[in-house]
Amino acid sequence: MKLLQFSTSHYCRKARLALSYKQIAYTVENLTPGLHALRLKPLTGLTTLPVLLPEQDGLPTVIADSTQILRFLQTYQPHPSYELTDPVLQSQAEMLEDWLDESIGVAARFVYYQFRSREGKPLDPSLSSQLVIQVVRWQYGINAIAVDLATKRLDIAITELAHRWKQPYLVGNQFSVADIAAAALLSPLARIPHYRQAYPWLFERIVEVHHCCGEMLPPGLEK
Ligand SMILES: N[C@@H](CCC(=O)N[C@@H](CS)C(=O)NCC(=O)O)C(=O)O
Repeated sequence: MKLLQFSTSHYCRKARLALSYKQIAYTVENLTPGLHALRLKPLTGLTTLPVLLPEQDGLPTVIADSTQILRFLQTYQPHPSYELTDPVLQSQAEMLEDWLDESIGVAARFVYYQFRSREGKPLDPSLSSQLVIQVVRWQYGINAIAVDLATKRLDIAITELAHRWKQPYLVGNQFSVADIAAAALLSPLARIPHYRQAYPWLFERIVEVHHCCGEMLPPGLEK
């Protein structure tokens, strides 16, 4: 299998966590932001990563979107499973995954790129890095008002997760797509001191999920 990705994307991290959890061998192709659309449009009709190419007879040739990739991997290799045995709980896990994908992953991107262009500039002040950050800010319309709204959305999300992640897993007593999505999509916050100081438990959980999957820790959490 081949994963088309941006190496720094938190949505691509979600796909890598699932591949590692299922111990599926895969290669990666890192695409260049800006040029990625030329490769992706003819393949998927979309411009977003991750995209999985199963590269095996009898399987779909291309799977776009992290959620679809996780669904595919669960049917391709059911064990170890991240599907809850209780269908009601599985549906809750899928709803949480969708909320994390559509709302919280986007909010984390806004807050992260705002940080990297301001207080977090010293993390990589190089012209090339700052240029990429400015292009991303322009591409997604990241401005002070949008960042303020994203910050509020993240506060609500973290409060909700605080209740659920008191137990080892976000839903029920099994590892699920919700744990994978939360660990990946909130991982950019690990670079931001305010979140590290305010929510140490969140980063402990993110590290645990990475250990559980056997995936390398995100920047800011490496030992
Ligand atoms: N819902 C999608 C979101 C993926 C996404 O937003 N990917 C970003 C990278 S973090 C991307 O590819 N952006 C490039 C673009 O929109 O052209 C998923 O879960 O796969």
